[in-house]
Amino acid sequence: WGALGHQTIGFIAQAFLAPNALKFVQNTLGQQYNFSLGPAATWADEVKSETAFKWSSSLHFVDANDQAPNSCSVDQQRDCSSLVCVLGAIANYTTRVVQPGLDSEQIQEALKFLDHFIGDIGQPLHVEAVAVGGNDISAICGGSKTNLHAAWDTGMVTKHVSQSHGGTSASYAADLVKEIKSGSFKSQVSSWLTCTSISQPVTDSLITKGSLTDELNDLVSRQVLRITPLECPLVWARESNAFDCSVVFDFPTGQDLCQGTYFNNAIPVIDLQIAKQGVRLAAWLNVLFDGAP
Ligand code: DCM
Ligand code: DCM
Ligand code: DCM
Ligand code: ZN
Ligand code: ZN
Repeated sequence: WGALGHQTIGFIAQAFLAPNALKFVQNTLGQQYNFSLGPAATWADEVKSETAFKWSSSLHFVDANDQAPNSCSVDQQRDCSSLVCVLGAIANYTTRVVQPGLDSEQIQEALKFLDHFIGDIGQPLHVEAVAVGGNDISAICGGSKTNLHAAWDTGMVTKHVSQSHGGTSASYAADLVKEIKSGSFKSQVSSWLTCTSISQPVTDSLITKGSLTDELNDLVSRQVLRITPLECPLVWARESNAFDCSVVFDFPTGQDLCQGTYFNNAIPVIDLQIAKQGVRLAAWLNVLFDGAP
């Protein structure tokens, strides 16, 4: 997602934090981020091009080597054996956000990464290898040339939010929070929270340590990088990836994706994935800090 999507997910999560998680978030983020997961959600994208944070750029996605749009799947072993992907990143920062002995900057970074990656894993094209997650497929949005990935990250979201949700992440989040609490999403929320274990490992995975970069191998051998992938991020990734076999690639070359049938089919998916990952981010922090979602 772009900034609008990420901030919206953060603002939604902020609205569902339990007392201890809320205190932790406010203390950790501070005034710089207005004490909120909304403004803090874009930090990971802002730093990923900086030399000091280059290593984090591959943590924003998992290249699921499936046959989308004909066959969709995510496999921990096949797609992220090194753990250098969004699946491993969520496991790592889940451990790290509560790890004793880290300084306040390291804890804040861990929270900002979780805030961001639990959002990214809900974007169907962040869980897809085909055409580099859609980056290599030309597309049109509102008459302008773009690519399929960018249309999902920003093009369609921006048009939808300005057209139907007040134009800002705060107003979009407020609308989705209402749908979650009392509207069309209310009956689905319990099904979004069937996976909330912060420690259940993926059962069938074997980690190939040799495929890590030297830098990451060093972090692993110093036992600072969590190496056990978790079940819930894989469950979430499979849900997102399934849309790569329905709406995502279903358009003829040259069609404008930001209007008409494609847009009308994509918008419910975007609303759903953003609302869902916001609720899941809150539940994840609530389990970590309050012991229950
Ligand atoms: N699944 C997947 N990749 C795998 C295994 C399963 O995407 N390697 C999907 C297929 C099902 C769902 O996850 O929709 C449940 O799979 P399972 O029956 O393995 O729990
Ligand atoms: N991306 C992705 N899968 C990839 C490569 C990139 O989901 N295999 C995402 C990360 C960014 C966007 O695509 O959101 C553009 O990537 P970049 O800035 O690396 O070109
Ligand atoms: N780092 C991380 N996750 C870990 C360990 C380290 O994101 N499990 C980050 C924190 C620093 C960088 O890697 O930005 C280097 O870490 P260190 O200072 O521990 O060598
Ligand atoms: Zn993206
Ligand atoms: Zn990202």
